[in-house]
Amino acid sequence: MLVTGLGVSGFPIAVHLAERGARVTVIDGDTARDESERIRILEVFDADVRRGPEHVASLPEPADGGAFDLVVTSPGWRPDSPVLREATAAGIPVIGEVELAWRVRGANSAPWLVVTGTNGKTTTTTMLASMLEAAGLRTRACGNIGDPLLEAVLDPELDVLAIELSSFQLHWQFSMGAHAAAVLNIADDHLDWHGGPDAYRADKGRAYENVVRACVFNVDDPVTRSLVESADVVEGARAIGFTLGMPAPGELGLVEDVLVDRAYIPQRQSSAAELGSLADVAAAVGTDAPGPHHIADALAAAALARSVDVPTGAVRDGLRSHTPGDHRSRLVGEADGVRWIDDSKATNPHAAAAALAACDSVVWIAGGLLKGASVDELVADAAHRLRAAVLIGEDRGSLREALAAHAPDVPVAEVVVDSADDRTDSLRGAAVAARAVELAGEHARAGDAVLLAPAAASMDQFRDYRSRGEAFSAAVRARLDETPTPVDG
Ligand code: UMA
Repeated sequence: MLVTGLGVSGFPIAVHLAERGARVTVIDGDTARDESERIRILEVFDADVRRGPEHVASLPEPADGGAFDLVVTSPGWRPDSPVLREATAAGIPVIGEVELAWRVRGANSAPWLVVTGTNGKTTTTTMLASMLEAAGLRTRACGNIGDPLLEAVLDPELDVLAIELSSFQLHWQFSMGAHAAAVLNIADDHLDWHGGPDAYRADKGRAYENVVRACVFNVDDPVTRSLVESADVVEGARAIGFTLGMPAPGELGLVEDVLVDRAYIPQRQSSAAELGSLADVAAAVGTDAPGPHHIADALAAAALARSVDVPTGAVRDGLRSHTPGDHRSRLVGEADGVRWIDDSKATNPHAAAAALAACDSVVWIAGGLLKGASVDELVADAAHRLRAAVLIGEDRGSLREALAAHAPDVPVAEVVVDSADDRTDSLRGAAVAARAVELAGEHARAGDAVLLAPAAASMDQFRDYRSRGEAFSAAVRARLDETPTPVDG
């Protein structure tokens, strides 16, 4: 069997297959990262690990000749990469970690509660796990979140799984039947990987296939409803909506500042059950005033939790005990009336729009890899909030053009990195962040927010969005530590 990728996903896949007695070959195009520990473990299982660009330029052969009978791929590998294209053409089945996990899970394995969508996946998944825990269920937040799904499905101690899935992961799964699944929202993202918006949406919609109890959709995002309508589900599965407005029967929603359930209660035609308040959502995300996207995430999490009969009180308790994740609208520091905010998790225009909407006047740090997405609408909608923009990364030209077209009066500064810069990722990233913070500081005035909400992926200049957020936060803290505090008198 061939495993493509020796990262967070590929390593446990390779170990699992080897433990089950398969002859495993692992390939990875990267040689820069120190993977000696993973390689040492795989060699114990006689796995054949091949690293370097020459091993991913075409479909390899097993060391003992013949052909591979299965390819299990990591999510970052595009379907049109040479290895996967050639494997498909040769009739070799290609699956991903989700399909493998579904096939190897035990007969009594825990039900799957699946969260996907363009934005809010991680917050919704961790809120869901928190609600399940508050109900006394043993659970784990896993999948795209970084905790491998394969390990979670084989853990006999768990009652239910809270699974975040990306469109990449859904693309390579074919037989999953979740207990309940939610598609939170759909905006263009990862178009380069999928080849276009329709293919991206279709892969998101696969979360609903074979669902047993509840397909949770966003009433305020018609695309998610249409994905439910075109899915083949198990007889008796229900479509359950969530909305920021007053909910109809069959939906969860808001009545003034109260989150309510009109879907899972028997008297839903005439009444609603209280799930919590906006203050509970605020506590869950660590802000004073939760944004609309936070409320939607909480309602979607509640809709999934209620599908496994979590009581209403546990929804509220789960929100109150939820810890917000790093790099999502996190205040790094404040000085001279300027708030410095890290939303490195805003890896696409839709997420950046939500982050910008929470600030009245903002120096915006943006850019990286846009993955084929357009930024025109984002810039046009945010133009009136912008004090200045600081652009980083490979695709900053698209942002520059959008700013010139839709916000011509907004000053734009750019962080230019010499293409011959061969420093390690972390040193180069630190330099980019330090320069961006310096340029942003030149424009910020009291009352402004300096917001890192890149609208783009990070991998051109940083290892991942976490490293980008950490580099930004470190640069901000260094700046604030150096800023002399005025002394009275
Ligand atoms: N590689 C190649 N050639 C390629 C692509 C990758 O050789 O064409 C190699 C890389 O060098 C790497 C390995 O393959 O060593 C695996 O790469 P990967 O990109 O699949 O990353 P993993 O470390 O396996 O992490 C993946 C997810 N990464 C992506 O989807 C890009 C992680 O999501 C996820 O947490 C992890 O599996 C566990 O499920 C990250 C992500 O950015 C957080 N996800 C995207 C998002 O949320 O928007 C979808």
